[in-house]
Formats: sequence, structure tokens, C-alpha cells
Amino acid sequence: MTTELKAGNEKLNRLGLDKLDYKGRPSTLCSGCGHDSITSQIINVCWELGVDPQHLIKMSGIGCSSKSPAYFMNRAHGFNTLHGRMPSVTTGAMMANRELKAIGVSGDGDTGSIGLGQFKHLLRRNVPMVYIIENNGVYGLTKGQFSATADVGQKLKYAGTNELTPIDLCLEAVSSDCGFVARSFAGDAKQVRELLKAALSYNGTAVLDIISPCVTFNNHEDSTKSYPYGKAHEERIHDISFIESREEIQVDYDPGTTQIVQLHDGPIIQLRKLDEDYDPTDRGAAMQLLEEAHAKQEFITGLLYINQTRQTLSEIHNLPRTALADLPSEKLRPSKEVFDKLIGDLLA
Ligand SMILES: Cc1ncc(C[n+]2csc(CCOP(=O)(O)OP(=O)(O)O)c2C)c(N)n1
Ligand code: SF4
Ligand SMILES: [Mg+2]
Repeated sequence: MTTELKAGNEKLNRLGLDKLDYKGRPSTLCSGCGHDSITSQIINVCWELGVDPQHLIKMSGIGCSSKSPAYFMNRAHGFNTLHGRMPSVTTGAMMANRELKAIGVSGDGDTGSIGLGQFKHLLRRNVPMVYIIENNGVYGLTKGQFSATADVGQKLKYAGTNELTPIDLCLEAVSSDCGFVARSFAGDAKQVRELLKAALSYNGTAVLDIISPCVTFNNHEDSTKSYPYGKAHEERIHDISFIESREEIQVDYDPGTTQIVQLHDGPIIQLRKLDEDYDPTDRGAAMQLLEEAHAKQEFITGLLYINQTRQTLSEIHNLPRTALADLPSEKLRPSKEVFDKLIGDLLA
């Protein structure tokens, strides 16, 4: 158990913090917006896992989704960057202090339209962070224009008909060999919660593409990003449970029905197979599943791909555990000899 009772029956997590300590400001989003459901699960999971708010950075771009970090974890640091530029700012922050934990919240426009190049390079670099895309198929903040994930042929009252083929952000992530790729639905609180826990325990970039309906501009029955569509069509490729390493591990093992994935530092993800016989460590299978789902207009959710063999950017560059700001200047600056050699080489 990660929670304990203190006198007065108030629940505290292992840092001695109450769930209220993980909340943010009151949301200003439309009532019923999927983004707020995701925020609630971030609060629940961070409290339950005992994530230290003072070592967490909340990063975002611009959009209704990108406003979400204001609504969770008041005690954490936050940076609302420019539209589509959250990946590069987060890369810089994680290079400066690899001991931080980063949660980025972005939108389908922020990631799939203006920020697609930044997104791909973040994945290529394997910057350690949880990257949440609150995917509603529209630019909610600027009043409902189609985004790059909108379905071809979709009609909206004000935006007209979308003529362009959608970008599948999970497919983009798998093709960049991102080591943790999952899709979920804001209306499926349990799955969002378990995937968030696993993503927070993953060492590298963990992408969660969460279909998060915009109740104001894109919640019609024929939209694949709506509550009615999600509720009627969600097909989970497995049931997922996350088991922390400090808990006693009791796996209900029924051969052929569960798949165990052990993360590097101990925690376990247990996947219970539903109809599909699906192996999330097979990159080709992940791409095929996504292609097939796209062709058949299926809304599949779950952990699509996991690969724990890639080094993170901090590991590749052998960064010190100490934040750069805390290193003494003699460790940050090259010595005179090294500097002279460098200049000499450049002039040669
Ligand atoms: C450089 C730049 N271009 C365009 C905009 C206008 N703009 C603000 S938010 C946004 C789209 C947001 O859509 P999305 O990321 O899907 O977030 P949502 O509001 O749907 O959650 C756009 C185009 C901007 N702020 N900056
Ligand atoms: S406009 Fe859409 S995305 Fe923005 S807060 Fe309202 S429901 Fe949410
Ligand atoms: Mg959007």
C-alpha cells in the first residue's frame, strides 16, 4: 500500500501529503471537457505514487489542453511555452537537471500540427518525460478548426468539411522508436490511471495519446473524438494493471491470459489479454495494429508499444546527477588547456 492513515482518518501518501496538495487552481475549461477528466487522473496518480511535487516540472504549449498544468500540482514548477515548442523547452530543462520528473501536456494541434517536428525530435532523443496528448481533433482554444488528427470527410458546423487525411500520433511515435506508446480515452478513467502510472515509472519518453472530447466544438456522434463514439467503440487490446515494486507482487497468473512487463527499476505492468493475442514489445505488430485500426476506423486503446532498451538523452550524454545550476564553476567550464586546444583546433 502506498497510502496510510494518520490520526483523524485523513489519508496521506508516503511523502505525508494529502490529495489536496496535488490539486491546482480551479479549471476554467468548459464543463465536461475531457481535458479536466485527465487532470483528475494526473492528480490521483501523482498523489498515489507519491510523486514529489517539488521535483516535478509541468510543461505545456498553447491550447485549452496546454492550460491543464495550471489545474494540478500547485507546488510543482510549470512552464507554459509557445505553441508547439514544449518539447524543446522540456529537453533543455531535463538536460539541465536530469533528476526532475517531467509531465508535458499538449494538444493534437500543439503536437500534430505546429509542433510535429519538435515532437519527432523529442522522441528521437528519448527525453525522459511523460508526454500527454489531449486529442480532440480540433483547435479548441481558437474555436474549433480541424486539427491534423481530424478524420478525413468529417463535417463540423463552423469548420466545414475536412479534406485532409489524419496523422496518427501513436504511429508517429512508434515509427520514431519511442519506447512507450499508449492510447486511451478520457472517459475510461481506470485505463488512463493505470497507463499514467506505468508512464511515470518508465525511463524515457512515454507518449499517452488520450482521446479527450471537446464538448463545445467536436462532440457529435459521428466524430471519432466524441464521448458517444468513444463509449460505443472503444476496444481495449488488454486490461492493464500497474503494480509498484515496493508492493508485494501477487500476480494472478493464468497461462495464456496475462502478460507481465517488468520495468527497469522494478514495477510491473500486467496486461490481461482480451480478444487480441497482442505482444506490445513487437514494433512491427504495433505499426500493423495501428494501420489496421485506421483502415477499419477502429478505436483501439491500451499499451501499444514498449521498448526499454533505448538510452535516454541524459544517459547518452552521460550527464551528472547534480543539476547544472548546482555544479561549481570549475566543473561547468572547460579548463584553460582544454579551451586553448579547442580554439587551436578551430583555427587549424
Ligand atoms: C505560433 C502560434 N500560432 C497559432 C496560435 C493560435 N493557436 C492557439 S491554440 C491553437 C490550437 C490549439 O489546439 P490544440 O493544441 O489541439 O489544443 P486544444 O485547444 O484543442 O486543447 C492555435 C492554432 C498561437 N497561439 N501561436
Ligand atoms: S473549447 Fe473544447 S477543448 Fe476547449 S475547454 Fe471547451 S470543451 Fe475543452
Ligand atoms: Mg485539440
